[in-house]
Amino acid sequence: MKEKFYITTAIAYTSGKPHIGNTYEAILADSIARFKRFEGYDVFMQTGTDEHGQKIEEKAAAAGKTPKEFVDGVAKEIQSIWDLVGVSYDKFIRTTDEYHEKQVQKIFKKLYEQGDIYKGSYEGWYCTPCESFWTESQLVDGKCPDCGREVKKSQEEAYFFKMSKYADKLMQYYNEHPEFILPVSRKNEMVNNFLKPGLQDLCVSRSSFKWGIPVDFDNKHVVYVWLDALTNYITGIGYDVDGNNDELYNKLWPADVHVIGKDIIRFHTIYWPIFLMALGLPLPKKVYGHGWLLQEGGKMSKSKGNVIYADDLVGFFGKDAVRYYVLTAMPQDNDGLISWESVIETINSDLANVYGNLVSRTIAMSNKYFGGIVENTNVNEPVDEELKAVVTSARDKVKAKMDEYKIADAILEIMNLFRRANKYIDETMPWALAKDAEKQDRLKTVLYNLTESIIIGTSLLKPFLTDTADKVSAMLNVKLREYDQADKFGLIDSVKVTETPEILFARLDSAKVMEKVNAMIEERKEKVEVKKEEKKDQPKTHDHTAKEQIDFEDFAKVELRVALVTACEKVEKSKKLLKLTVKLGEETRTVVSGIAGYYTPEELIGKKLTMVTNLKPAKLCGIVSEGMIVCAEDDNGNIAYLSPEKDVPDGSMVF
Ligand code: ME8
Repeated sequence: MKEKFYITTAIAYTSGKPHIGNTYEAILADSIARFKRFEGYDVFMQTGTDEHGQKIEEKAAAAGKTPKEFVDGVAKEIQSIWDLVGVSYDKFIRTTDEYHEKQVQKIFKKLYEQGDIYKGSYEGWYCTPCESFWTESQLVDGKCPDCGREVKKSQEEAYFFKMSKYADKLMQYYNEHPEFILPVSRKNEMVNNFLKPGLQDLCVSRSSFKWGIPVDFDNKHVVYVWLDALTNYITGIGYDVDGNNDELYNKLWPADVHVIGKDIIRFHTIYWPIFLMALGLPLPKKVYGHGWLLQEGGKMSKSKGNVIYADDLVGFFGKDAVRYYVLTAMPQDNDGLISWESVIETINSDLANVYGNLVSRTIAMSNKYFGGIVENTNVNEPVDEELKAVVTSARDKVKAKMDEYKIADAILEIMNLFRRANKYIDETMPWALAKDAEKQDRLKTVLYNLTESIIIGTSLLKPFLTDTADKVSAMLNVKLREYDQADKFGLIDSVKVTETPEILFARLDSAKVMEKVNAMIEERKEKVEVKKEEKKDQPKTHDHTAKEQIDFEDFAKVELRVALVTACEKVEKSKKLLKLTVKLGEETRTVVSGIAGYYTPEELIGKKLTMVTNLKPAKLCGIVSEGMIVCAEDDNGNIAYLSPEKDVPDGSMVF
């Protein structure tokens, strides 16, 4: 029977579209899962979304949606991005899944009933983005010690988990399982910064917001989002608090590895093991806290329009190139960098020049010299042995790196195989052999050796570059090797390769690609600006509250006049704004007005409207607006402009 391997990713917050950093983690875990499948394990991969909490509640409100509508949208988007980059998950769990919610409630109750959770009161500082309480002494310069952002003073009646009760047991587990935390440096950090100073009891409920799983026996409270989220690893595979576990859970738990980012190692190596101990369950075998993929040249920011998203990268370069870049850009225990330029460079240097070139040259030569037929004529020379040694030792080298979760190094071993094969072409000089009638069999052997090398390297590469590997296999008309044959040279029988090889990775002209990328970034930036300006514009026209009384002098300060619309057009890239040209007697002015949702330009041209003419000019979407059209607005936000009842000359004063 195959040995099981249960691998999970962190579940992503549904607070917005994930950037390439979050997506990297899914690709990383996927490539580990795929390699394990290749090795013959019975792999189960779980990923999903973390959908509760105050931050999400606030984001949903800002988007004018209910939290559930909001998270439904984002969860769908996350899943489609994971699909786009080829994440081969077996289960996508959402923390709003009914089964999960029920189990979390039961877990909370069990822990309460057995005395691990108790009710108390908390006074401290709350960091909304991290959803964490801090004591005064834990703050760093008055800010959240985790993320450095502002904290709010708050007091709550809350439930607490007795963390300290399990601290010694956890330390013992660390000592007995030195492989538990990867990289090892993180273990020391957990011990020295958290366990040694003494674990504080953890606040595991919230009552200041609603969007969470209610504590079923005290529904003023919702379960702390981390207690909710962490349990996904067991509820997703059918854990049941009452003991009616699904077969899948019995087979899979404990997890073989939780793949997570470095920022959430504490939650996974302190809180999570302690929750599991309290539930009497075995602990995961390993927690791998990878580094972060960071943007070269500064932080990704939505307002700068420079956030790098996986779907954009895939749109420009294709799925496998993106997978290759992120996997090779990340050292195991450090951060990695990404920029559009470096992605292009890597595609050109590794994928086009080394791999693509090797495949296309080999196929082209087989076609040119032997009508596409590849066969072994066994005319060997010493240089062949050097090639074969590199090729046949690659599988075990790759496996060794994968066992250590050194993915970039594993891929480097495969690239070394391809580099060696390219060198073999230079050494054997097939074009020279082709000219010599007596060297035809030697030439056949050379091309056979190259084809074998490509197929073995490609078989090893398949967990990382999934589609490319299949393409190469189809072009060579050779099946990819199974794991136990991926270290054996010379298994191909005579084959006929394709006459029309596809270019796997075209060389990219960096300047040309960057022109397109920059245009996309500019467009994004403008969109963000337009949105901001539309927002800025809104309160002025949509304040329906009753105003306090004013003197006539105050009213007289406002200059209102009749304006004739002589021209009108939509403001490009804005859904709400119209640009009007109006005549006020002798004077002509430009006005930008947020009424595009109610009037077409044609409906306004030739109309006389009322306008505030002494407002200070304001820039909207890059256009200076020299006044404001006066409108009536009902409670549903429907808008009507105000026109004089009889015809009066434009420019007439309104009192
Ligand atoms: O932390 N590079 O969700 P999340 C690499 N919901 N990895 C990154 C990254 C970057 N630039 N930015 C974030 C959460 N990540 C919780 C997890 S698990 C029970 C709950 C990683 O959407 C981050 O470290 O903020 C985390 O592992 C994952 O992306 C999801 O982050």
